[in-house]
Amino acid sequence: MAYEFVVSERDGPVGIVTLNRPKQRNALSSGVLTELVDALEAHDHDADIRAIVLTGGSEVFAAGADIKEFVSRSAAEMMVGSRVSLFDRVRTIKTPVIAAVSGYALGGGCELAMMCDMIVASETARFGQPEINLGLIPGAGGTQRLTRTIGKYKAMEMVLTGAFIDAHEAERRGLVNRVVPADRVVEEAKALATQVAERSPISTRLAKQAVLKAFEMPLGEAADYERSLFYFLFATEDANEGIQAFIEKRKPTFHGR
Ligand code: CO8
Repeated sequence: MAYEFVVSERDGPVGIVTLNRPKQRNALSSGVLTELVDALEAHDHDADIRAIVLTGGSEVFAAGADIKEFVSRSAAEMMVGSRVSLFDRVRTIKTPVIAAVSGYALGGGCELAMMCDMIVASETARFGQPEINLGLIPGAGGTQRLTRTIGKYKAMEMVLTGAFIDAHEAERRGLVNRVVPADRVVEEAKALATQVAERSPISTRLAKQAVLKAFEMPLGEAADYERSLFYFLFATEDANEGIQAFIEKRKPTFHGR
């Protein structure tokens, strides 16, 4: 599929999706979201893609939902519109996704970054949930993922006042994995993605699923869930190969079986 608002590429086992609406600060219009989800799902369904990098390029990650599309929308129109389900589809991607964030990641843009599994930030990154300035609140999980990541008090300040935090504060508060120079952000995210891609794709997908359960289930149930995935992996050729390679002091070759 040819895209208007995103660029979708691959570099070996790494899929790279770049938001490409710079003049509107990569605002997530319905068109952008539709193409973004299509590109992510295409990589997710490709057995040769083992990790995905999602970026907005070097200037801006995404300035949030397209505010111009909100004009005169009724609550009912918002509820039945496709936006919610498009955001929901991002979080059902099974392949590990690494966000490379430069510049603003605001509102739905911050929420999109937080739906990814890891975040590499450039020194220019700014994170914020400014919906309060529009008389709104976050609607794609921001109040939940931000609070569970940086804690109640700072999340409350950001959500109630719309204040931004910079890359270094985001790193101190555990919102990003690392901060890198602006011109390195996509490369560093690709390097991290390549490390993931070298592992068994069955175990990286299940590891992702298991970690995400920490947000959704009580501890005991989540630990039981993890245990059942752990047992399941003993039925795979990749686990056999990984264990055998350790014994034989060689590098494993995983085939995703
Ligand atoms: N929506 C639409 N257009 C935008 C947006 C946006 N979020 N952000 C920027 N633009 C447009 C501007 O209108 C402008 O367009 P034009 O050139 O046609 O006038 C162009 O991008 C450039 O913008 P600026 O001149 O403002 O650029 P600056 O570099 O000076 O500022 C900012 C960049 C700081 C990003 C500023 O544009 C800004 O504050 N943008 C709005 C940020 C915001 O409030 N985001 C939250 C939006 S609401 C949201 O995300 C809710 C998510 C809910 C998801 C769940 C749905 C079900």
